[in-house]
Amino acid sequence: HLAEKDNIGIVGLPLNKGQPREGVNAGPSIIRGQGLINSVEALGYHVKDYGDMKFSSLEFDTIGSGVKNPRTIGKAMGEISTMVRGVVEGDGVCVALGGDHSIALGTIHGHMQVNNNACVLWIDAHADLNTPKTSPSGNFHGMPLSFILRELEGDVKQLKDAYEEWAWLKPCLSAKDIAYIGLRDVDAGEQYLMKKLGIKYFCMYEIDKYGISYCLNQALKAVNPQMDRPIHLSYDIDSLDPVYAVSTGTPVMGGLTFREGCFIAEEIAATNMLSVLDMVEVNPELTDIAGGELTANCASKIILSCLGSRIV
Ligand code: Z70
Ligand code: MN
Ligand code: MN
Ligand code: MN
Repeated sequence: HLAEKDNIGIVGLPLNKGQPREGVNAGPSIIRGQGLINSVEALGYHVKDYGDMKFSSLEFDTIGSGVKNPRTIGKAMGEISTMVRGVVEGDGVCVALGGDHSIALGTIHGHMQVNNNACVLWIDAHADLNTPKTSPSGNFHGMPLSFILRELEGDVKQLKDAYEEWAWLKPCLSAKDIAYIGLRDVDAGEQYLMKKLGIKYFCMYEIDKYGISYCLNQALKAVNPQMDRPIHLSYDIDSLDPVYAVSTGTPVMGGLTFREGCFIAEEIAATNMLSVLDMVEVNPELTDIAGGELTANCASKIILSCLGSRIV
């Protein structure tokens, strides 16, 4: 974890097959283009840059058990898991640049092979908890959590058993070890699962009512009461309001302000328990150049805040 202030591994995961839009695969390069590596080094870390992974698109991969590109995604997730496992083992802290939010299945899985008591904070407009059966879209970026949760193992079994590319997957996270912040677009099936599994959540309603500081504090208390567990922070840039994160695949109005987004990151840095950070869904090809740069700049500043960058 971050307390030692030594190594940080950074890896780009330019995956776009978990959703229908081109361009989210350019996320790593536009975030890097904000001067990310130099800025992380300026905070005093030794950065090991693993570059960007390359994912193959499998032939004849269309739709299986209601999931689009099931074999391509299964293979990529297995490769991401192995990569992130190695980075966490080698460097202690891993920053993963997406790509669409599918990648979090691979990063959480890989992370938990090293730190099996990690907890997850999911910052997002969406819950990304659909199973292949409840998904209204078939897009895997709306499903990664159902594949990592022990409680939903039976719900994803049909797809997992159908393709050898999924053989590596072992559900390794419990519902009590996740908390959501920023939700405002949750499908009916996800609402049902969140309540059935008792997942802690702070939607935009709760943030408006109680404030971001209280909500984040309660979320951390729920998943990490002794503050002795490594934190996996999975940060979807669409948690921010579209006035800031304008260039993302599914903007939803009524989101976090830029400062609320940074505040979450600053508080996580203060725990000294950040172990893996995902920054996902920056898609610079959906707006003009300025919109892409603004969105990537938000992502870069939030990453730096997670790593301890302070205003003063
Ligand atoms: C919807 C689905 C989603 C991100 C959209 C949307 C999911 N719940 N996630 N954008 N980042 O298709 O499952
Ligand atoms: Mn170390
Ligand atoms: Mn998401
Ligand atoms: Mn989202």
